[in-house]
Formats: sequence, C-alpha cells, structure tokens
Amino acid sequence: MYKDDIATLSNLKLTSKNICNLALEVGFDDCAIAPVQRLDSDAQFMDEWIAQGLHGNMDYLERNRDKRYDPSILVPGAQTIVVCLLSFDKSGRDYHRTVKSLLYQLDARLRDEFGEDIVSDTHQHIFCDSAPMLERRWCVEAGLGFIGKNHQLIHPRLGSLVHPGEIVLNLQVQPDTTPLPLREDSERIAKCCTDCQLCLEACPTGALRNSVWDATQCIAYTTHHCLECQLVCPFNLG
Ligand code: B12
Ligand code: SF4
Ligand code: SF4
Repeated sequence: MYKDDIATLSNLKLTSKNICNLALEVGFDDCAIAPVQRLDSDAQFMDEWIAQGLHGNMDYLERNRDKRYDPSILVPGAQTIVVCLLSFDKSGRDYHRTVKSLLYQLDARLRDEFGEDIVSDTHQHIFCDSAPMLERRWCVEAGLGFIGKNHQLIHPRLGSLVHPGEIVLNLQVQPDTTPLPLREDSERIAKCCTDCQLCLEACPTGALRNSVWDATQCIAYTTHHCLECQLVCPFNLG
C-alpha cells in the first residue's frame, strides 16, 4: 500500500517535459514523447513495398513486422515511446554505441526519478537503429520533425544529420500543458520541402527521382557512405 502511494506520487511528476529535460541533461539534442499505437498506414505502405521486393536483400525488414508496426508486441505493456535525437557531430562514427550509451544513462535517471516499474523488467526497451522500430515515423509522431523528400527525418532546428534512439516506457506520460511550438514549426517548415528539388537533383544514382523508393539504388545500401541528399538540404545549411 505504502509502495503504491509512493508510485502514485512519483507518477504525478512523470510529464513529457520532465523526461525531455533529463534527456537534454544527459546530452541529447532534443527529445519528445509519443503514445504507443499500431502504425496502420505505415504497415500497409511497408507491406506493399516489401511485396515489390524494393528492400532488396535486407531480409531483416521482412521479419518481425508485427513488432515493427506495433511496439506493444515488441515490448509487452509498452505505452509511451521516448524519442531522443543526437546530432552526427556528437555521435561520431559508431553512433549506435554513443546513442545507446546516452539512452542507458537516461534510463538510469528515469528509473531513479520515477521508480523501476517505469520500464519492462523482462524485455529489451532501449533501441537505436537495429531493432524492429519504425524510428523515423516515431520521430514524426513525437513532433520532432517531418520526413523530407530525401526520406530523412528533418528536425526544424537540427536538420536531418541526427540519429534517433528510443526508450519504451510501460506507463502513460502526461503531455506538456503548453502546445509544442516545434510541432507547429514542423508543419510550417515542411512546406519549404514541397517546393524544393535539391536532393532529388543531387542524388548520384537517381534513386530519389524514381516514382517508387528502391532502396537497392541507394549508395548507402552497399557502402553505407553517401550523404549527398543531406548535404545539399537547406535544413542542414543553417
Ligand atoms: C533499412 C534502413 C536503411 C536502408 C533503406 C533506406 C530506407 N529509406 O528505408 C539503407 C541501407 C539504404 C539506409 C540508408 C541510409 N540510412 Co538507414 N535505416 C534503415 C533502418 C534500419 C530501417 C528503415 C526502414 O524501416 N525502412 C523501410 C522503409 C519502407 O521505411 P521508410 O523509408 O523509413 O518509410 C517509412 C515512412 O517514411 C513511411 N512512408 C514513406 N512513404 C510513405 C508513403 C505513405 C503513403 C505512407 C502511409 C507512409 C510512408 O512508411 C515507412 C514506414 O514507417 C532505419 C532504422 C530503423 N530501425 O528505423 C535506419 C535509419 C532510417 N537510417 C538512417 C540513416 C542515417 C541512413 C543513411 C543517411 C546512412 C548513410 N548514408 O550513412 C542513409 C540514407 C538513405 C536515404 N535517403 O534514406 C537513420 C535516419 C536518420 C534520419 N535523420 O532520418 C536511421 C533512423 C538509423 C538511425 N537510428 O540513425 N538505411
Ligand atoms: S544516400 Fe546517396 S544514393 Fe542514397 S538517396 Fe541519398 S543521395 Fe541518393
Ligand atoms: S533538399 Fe529540399 S526537397 Fe530535399 S529534403 Fe531538403 S528541403 Fe526537402
């Protein structure tokens, strides 16, 4: 009974603002939260994309699709996704390691502040890149930006040269009481992308000019080293 009371008191402080302040304190460049839901439209899009073989030999994209489309299957009990962004400058070449290291620090701070019950004790709940998560979509759901014509998540202030990482919580989080100015900015700024073609013109293989996105045409599919469509983007030049 006493423990429950403490948990309730603790949960009163569990707001997106408090979580995101902790994320900034450990070193992330931005953070926002999204309530867990099944991503029906993305599921439909991705199922058709895979059926057409546009993922090439990335077999891992075929697997675990139920988990990829619904985080509560990936992490039973999942209710909230904390989405954090780290800029390329800070993340270095081995970004998985850098982002995950900050996520573990944030996880420790969250459990410290809000109790161990906040995350699953049976399932992995910290992710960056390699897990079946539609990371860019969760960035958008959290209000961190929009997806540009170069297929990247573009944050209005940080641009697209950012790596997302996530912590899945098994509790609901109170949203901020004030509307996120960033969310409004994202919508306004996304309109700038509508009239621009720079990345389409800069893509050396023409992959971005195709009417369908064939991932095998992307240089990064084989070498992991191409940033042309990001280096020309006005959002990365400010
Ligand atoms: C597979 C993969 C690749 C593949 C395929 C690329 C691709 N566009 O999918 C390859 C190897 C080519 C690749 C390349 C790169 N990748 Co990559 N990749 C991934 C990975 C592991 C999965 C992405 C995925 O699910 N693709 C499947 C397709 C179908 O999804 P999608 O293109 O993202 O589209 C989604 C939405 O946009 C939406 N959507 C798109 N169109 C439409 C249309 C409709 C009608 C609807 C409803 C929805 C919809 O549906 C999709 C599902 O949500 C993610 C990590 C993760 N777990 O998410 C990293 C990730 C996306 N990659 C990343 C990076 C950095 C890159 C590179 C820059 C690497 C490099 N060059 O050094 C390039 C960029 C190439 C490019 N222009 O996209 C970052 C993105 C950061 C950002 N700011 O967006 C991620 C998030 C990894 C990370 N944590 O940092 N990548
Ligand atoms: S990463 Fe390179 S090849 Fe791939 S879409 Fe961008 S510019 Fe084109
Ligand atoms: S270069 Fe232009 S079209 Fe491409 S993502 Fe950036 S703003 Fe959008």
